[in-house]
Amino acid sequence: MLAAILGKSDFSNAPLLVERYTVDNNLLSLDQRLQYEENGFLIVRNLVSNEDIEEFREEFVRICKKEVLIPGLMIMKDVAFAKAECSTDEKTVLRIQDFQNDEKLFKYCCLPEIVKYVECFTGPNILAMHNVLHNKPPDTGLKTSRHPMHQDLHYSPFRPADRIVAAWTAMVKLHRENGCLEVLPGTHKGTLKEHCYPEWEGGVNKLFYEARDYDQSLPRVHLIMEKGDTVFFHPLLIHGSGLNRTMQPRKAISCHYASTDCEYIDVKGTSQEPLEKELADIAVSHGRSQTETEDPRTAKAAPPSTKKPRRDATGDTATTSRVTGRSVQQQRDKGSRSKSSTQPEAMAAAIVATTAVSPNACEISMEGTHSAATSSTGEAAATAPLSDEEEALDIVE
Ligand SMILES: O=C(O)CCC(=O)C(=O)O
Repeated sequence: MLAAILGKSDFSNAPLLVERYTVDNNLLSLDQRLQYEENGFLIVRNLVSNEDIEEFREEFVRICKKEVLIPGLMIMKDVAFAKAECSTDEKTVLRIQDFQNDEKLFKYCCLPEIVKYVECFTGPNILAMHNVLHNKPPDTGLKTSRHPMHQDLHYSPFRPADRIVAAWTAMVKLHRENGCLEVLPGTHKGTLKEHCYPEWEGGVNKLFYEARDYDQSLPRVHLIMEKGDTVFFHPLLIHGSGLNRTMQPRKAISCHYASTDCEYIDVKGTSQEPLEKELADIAVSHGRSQTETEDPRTAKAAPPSTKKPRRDATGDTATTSRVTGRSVQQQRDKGSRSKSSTQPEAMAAAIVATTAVSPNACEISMEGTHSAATSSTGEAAATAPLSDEEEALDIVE
């Protein structure tokens, strides 16, 4: 274990304790560790192959054309196109998430070249807990393609935060014109801020919360990335992205990982509680009751645990097999068990909490219908007209 106190003039004249945010496994250079420790993010250039990225892109297009239906997948359109006729044209889709049941896309989360870096932040036992293909469409002029500055931990019930990391890979060249990632270096050392929806005239995309009360004068770094470059970042790092002023969607693919030693927290009474409620409401308005998340079909929807481990360049198979072998489903069971043992009647609520704050995990496996909402007692609920933001969500069973 590396417990050395090191100094590095590039970052600080003060001594720096290296091992808070990174794990000593001999992959990262000292300089890379110091960058992550100090800034809360690390870019690894040219990490994912063109061939893999092309496969992800092709699968995304097939999904948009509805040529494939992936159970549990959530398709979000940019709010500017919520009522557009072309339901999920590639240029209207903002993101797809929860693709753990899509072998072609979930491959990203298991890529050995990604996972070996993830291990530097989470440690060796890894859970792939949230995945997104981001497709920032060309902005319509309403400025809805912006992603407000936020902390990803707002969306996660896992702790400790330091054993969580996002891998985020550019699928095209990213620059300021098409809305590259923007980060506030060093903000991972702070705490989770309150989040709320920004007051934007042209509308705000569903679930695009903004961090409140952060220091607006902090230097903002635009991450210019080539296709295949990957940034790993801490869940407390404040980040977002700007307008896409080009004519092409700006694509990236990401997965959030946590150590399997992370625990679920009860978000009741925390700044995350309103989000939990909002997500539970989405679940209901999209036609699946909260308790139905226990449906055996959900279990079937978990990433296959029998997948053969892949080898990375060093011939190490262990890390990847741990990612594919430890499904989100198992983690959900862990969370439910621990809560239900003390509060048996809260079993369903515990599962909803899991679903709600981590919209990503396998827990959501909902019908994409907007017309037949069902209450948790199984009765048909009144169907309220959907807002533009609700309209922009599509969840596939
Ligand atoms: O894709 C983007 O522009 C931003 C993505 C992001 O910030 C996130 O998913 O947390």
